[in-house]
Amino acid sequence: MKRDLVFLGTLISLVFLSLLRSGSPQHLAEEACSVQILVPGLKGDAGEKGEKGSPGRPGRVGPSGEKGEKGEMGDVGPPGPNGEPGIPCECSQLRKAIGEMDNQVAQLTAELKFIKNALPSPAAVAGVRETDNKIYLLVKEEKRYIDAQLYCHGRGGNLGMPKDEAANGLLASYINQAGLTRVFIGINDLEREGTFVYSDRSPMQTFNKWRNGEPNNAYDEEDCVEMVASGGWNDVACHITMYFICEFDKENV
Ligand code: GN1
Ligand code: CA
Ligand code: CA
Repeated sequence: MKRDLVFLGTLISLVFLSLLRSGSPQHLAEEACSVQILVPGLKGDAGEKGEKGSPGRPGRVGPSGEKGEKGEMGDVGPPGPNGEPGIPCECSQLRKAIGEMDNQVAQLTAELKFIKNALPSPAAVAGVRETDNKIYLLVKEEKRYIDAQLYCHGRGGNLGMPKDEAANGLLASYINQAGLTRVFIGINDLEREGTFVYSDRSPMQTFNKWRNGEPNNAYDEEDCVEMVASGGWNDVACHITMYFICEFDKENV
């Protein structure tokens, strides 16, 4: 609107100016003095350059960039501080346990040496037989009853003492498999004639395997007992010599 008015004003000025120029200079001066018309002047010169404006507001945050490549491994860091003191080591207990094991090994070595060397000779041993709690050893060395018993005692055992059918059957088969006919077993009536006891001094129970007619104390001198191949028992003189069977409790071996 303002711009239209300025334009209109300019147009009117030009009409007047053209009218004035077409007349004489005298007329121009007279009329200029008598007619006072205000019109806008010519456009001025450009002003001086303004001062630099204040910085604009920060732009919006841009989209996140692409993931960078993995960097190279860094240098080794400095050592960390010392840790808290630990629980005292139980080395002394371990040493004690190792010492005990050493003792056990020494003991086992000694027992193995006994098994290998203390027995008369491999030929004198017809293997062993065992049950859950006993080991039986047939010794093929002819000895009197008392010496046979000493032999077994010396090794922590006794002459074989069959106290039930199973044990008696085991000893009988042991004798047969060794091809023998008789062996001393651990029964005698040395202390009291006619009263038979096992060689560990335990009394005879109801179980027995006397052969028919035995014990007969033949020649009034039979106080020791043999087992024959059938498994039957017979009282015989203690001074005769024969092979024998030892028995060992497993818990004592
Ligand atoms: C044997 O030696 P003889 O046969 O009389 C045995 C006895 C038996 C008997 C049974 C050393 O005596 O113990 O009771 O047979 N004596 C010997 O007939 O074996
Ligand atoms: Ca007798
Ligand atoms: Ca007899």
